[in-house]
Amino acid sequence: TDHSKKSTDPAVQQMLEKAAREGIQTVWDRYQAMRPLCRFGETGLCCRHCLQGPCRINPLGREPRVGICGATADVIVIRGLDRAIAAGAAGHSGHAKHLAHTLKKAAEGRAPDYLVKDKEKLHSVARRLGIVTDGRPENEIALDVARAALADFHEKDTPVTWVTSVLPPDRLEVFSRHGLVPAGIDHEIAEVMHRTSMGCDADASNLLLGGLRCALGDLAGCYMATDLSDILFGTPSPVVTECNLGVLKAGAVNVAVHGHNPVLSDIIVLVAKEMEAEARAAGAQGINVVGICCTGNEVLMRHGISPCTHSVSQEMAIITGALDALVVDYQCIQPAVATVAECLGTTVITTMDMAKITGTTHVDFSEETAVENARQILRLAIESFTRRRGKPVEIPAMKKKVFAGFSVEAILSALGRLDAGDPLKPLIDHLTAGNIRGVCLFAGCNNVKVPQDYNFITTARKLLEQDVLVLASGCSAGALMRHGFMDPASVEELCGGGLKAVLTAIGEANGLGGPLPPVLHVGSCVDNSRAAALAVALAGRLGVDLDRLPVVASAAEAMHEKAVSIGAWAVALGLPTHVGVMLPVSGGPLVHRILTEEVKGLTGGYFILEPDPESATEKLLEAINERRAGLGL
Ligand code: BF8
Ligand code: SF4
Repeated sequence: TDHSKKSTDPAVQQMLEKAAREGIQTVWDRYQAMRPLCRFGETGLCCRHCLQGPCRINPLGREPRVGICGATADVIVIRGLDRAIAAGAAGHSGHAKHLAHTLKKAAEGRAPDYLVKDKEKLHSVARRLGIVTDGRPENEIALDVARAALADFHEKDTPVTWVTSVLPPDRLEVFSRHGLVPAGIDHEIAEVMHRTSMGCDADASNLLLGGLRCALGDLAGCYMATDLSDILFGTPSPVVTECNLGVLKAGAVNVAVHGHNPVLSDIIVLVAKEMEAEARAAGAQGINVVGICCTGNEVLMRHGISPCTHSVSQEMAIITGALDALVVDYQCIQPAVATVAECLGTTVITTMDMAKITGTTHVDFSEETAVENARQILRLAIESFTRRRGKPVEIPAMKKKVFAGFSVEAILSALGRLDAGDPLKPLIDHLTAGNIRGVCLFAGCNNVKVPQDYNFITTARKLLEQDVLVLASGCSAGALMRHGFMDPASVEELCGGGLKAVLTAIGEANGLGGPLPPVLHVGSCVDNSRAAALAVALAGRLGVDLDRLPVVASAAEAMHEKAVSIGAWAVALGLPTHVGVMLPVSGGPLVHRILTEEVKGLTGGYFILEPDPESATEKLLEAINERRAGLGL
């Protein structure tokens, strides 16, 4: 069977063949069973915000044109979008809050398995927040940083510091003017729930402002998660490894960490090394920890752990028959993994109180007993291996080289080899000279509606050829790495002459004997904050606000509410932001116009809603060119 309409990744295609042979249902089968998708939901025209409904508006302009309460199509559509933004913000900031508690417990000596790994980052974050560092013990500083983080969740005398301390004054001025400065992260999420409930805000433009302010709460959550993870687990620097299903090893205890928070996965990686002997005693060739989705990105960036697959193809890791344990925390874990794992003998281990899956094993992971819990988890994996031993597995022999680890610190340090006194200067010079035409951040998920990775690779190919510097995070990074876009050897084939020269010059100045990879992996989805930080640095160096930079963002295969939230803050920061899967807003003509055009008058940014990757690329290039022209380039 031809599986190319489902995924462009040959490893996934091979597993789909196996699934078909063995009668295992996958996400693509469930998608077929769901079609045709509900038109009301697809266009954003249904509302269940009160018990008089559900209401749905006729998408063809016939009756009913308003909800029972009189809410118009536009109001229903934007209320739905705002709630998606709030849900996304809750996910990212919940993850950040978890890290803040971990840092606090570590500083108070209540979580002995965690410590401040990156003192320099601790100091730089503390200084940025206005916390005194001179002559103070590290624990006290860490405690203050953790307290400042937790304080950002509620309303207080000052607005969210993870927004006000990370963005330039010009941008904050724009936000103040339009009432977009978030007062507290949780506060903004709650306010969206309030204002979108029955009988509150019924003005589409005003609802958009509420959504954007909440999205800036999401930015704070992302940025905070990155900062605190770097402090606790180290700031990433370049690493080289391999990815895709071929990184699984038939003879080893294969453990996939899946989900998001390094609070769990970083400890699993460390403890796995310690338990090698135990695994060997059980007849295995050691423990092979691999990553899926964003927690995979976290441990790739910091430890060079191999990512085995991402997002929509997560079931494929299990279908190999070689995965002994799937260890999950929260977010983006398809509940279906429980069923698939049952067929294949994988032990699915949930670890978080707020994210259990019926039919799986739960280990109550807590920071106070992290290493002990990790041992428990890995013992379950070893047991699972002993049951699998000798049974046939099918691991696709497909791997690609990945060169990752591009934190802003790492990028600046690499650039520093060209100009130690002014590391951004080479980047600015190349932008000015046109060797780099602009920058595009690839972000977001795979989505079952798009042949997996197709939009990413189509867009990235064209942008690289046109000398656009490409950064990638989350599952978009996963997609691009599985297709070889993070292997320096593909610079020759993929990059235009200007970009190739720049990547080569930086690579050579750093002793690589060749170029950096075509696409720079900046990390997990919360690490989109790294791209924001880089844009802020560039804007500062150029002396302009963010909305004048030739910088764009693209979530070509977005799936999660978190991706909607990130897209919204990218627009708030002033970036032209492409989404390649229809947002459920087409049923609200005014909302559609606000998002794609009118918001430009507020923030300078706007959404490019374009499912066709070829036209999307054209529009992204146009946006870059327009901005270059605006800067006189
Ligand atoms: O936070 S890209 S599928 S794993 S939501 Fe999820 Fe989407 Fe992947 Fe990461 Ni981000
Ligand atoms: Fe219908 Fe209005 Fe209730 Fe929504 S809030 S379900 S549109 S009556």
